[in-house]
Amino acid sequence: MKRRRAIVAEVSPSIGRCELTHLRREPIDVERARAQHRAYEECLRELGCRVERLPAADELPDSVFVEDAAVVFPELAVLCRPGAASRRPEVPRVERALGVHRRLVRIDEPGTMDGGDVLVLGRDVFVGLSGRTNRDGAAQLRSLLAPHGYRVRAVEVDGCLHLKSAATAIGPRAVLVQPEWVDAGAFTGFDRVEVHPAEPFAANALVVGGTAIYADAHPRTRRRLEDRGVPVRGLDVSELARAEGAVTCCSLVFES
Ligand code: CIR
Repeated sequence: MKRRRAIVAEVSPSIGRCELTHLRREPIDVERARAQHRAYEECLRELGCRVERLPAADELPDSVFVEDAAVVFPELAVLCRPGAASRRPEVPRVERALGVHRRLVRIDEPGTMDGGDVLVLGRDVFVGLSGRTNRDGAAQLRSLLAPHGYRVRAVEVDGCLHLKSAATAIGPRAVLVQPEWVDAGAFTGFDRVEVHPAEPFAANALVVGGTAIYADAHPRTRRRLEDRGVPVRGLDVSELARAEGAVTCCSLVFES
């Protein structure tokens, strides 16, 4: 029988040395980050996931953000080649965890791609061209998915780290968008909810079984989601946000 699964990774004791692109470095309270991450994990369980947790890795500061190492489709999983060289050693352990569940393919040099740049809406796949994902990576993803009937479209991302900082799925044909960082016209034909202008970082929601796991930091956008009928489970993920991470980044959710 198929069941919903989530792969997560414990917060690294060295998360304070994480990659940062658009944020100023601030101290991260590792114990607090761990407590927030445990609450996130618990939320995944309550939404029906069997959670597999990879251990904390001192030498991999950003390894809690497992989303960037792979993208899981029903037919296969694509192992990423992260744009930041410091994050490439994160891939093998995610590869081991996923190998049990999926046939694995990979993005190769000179391609780069972070999972945070890949937004999947059914058979439509949007791949962000960002500081982390290049055109070659996007083209490789297109070739890997074409035999399975996916339409892969590359979209420019400007002003944020990843496509999923600017747009995430909130339903099978619906997206939450920050139009300052991605052209909302890319999602013509989909229902669109825009973030509240006072909450620039609010476009990242993780929908599991119809409920959105969502950061408490964005109450005004949360109201917009609820007004559209999306049930929301709020979480304090403030310490993970200091590492430039959000809710989608911390898990790989799939059926197996
Ligand atoms: C990085 O810069 O790679 C990490 N500090 C944050 C990654 C967040 N991941 C994501 O949005 N998918």
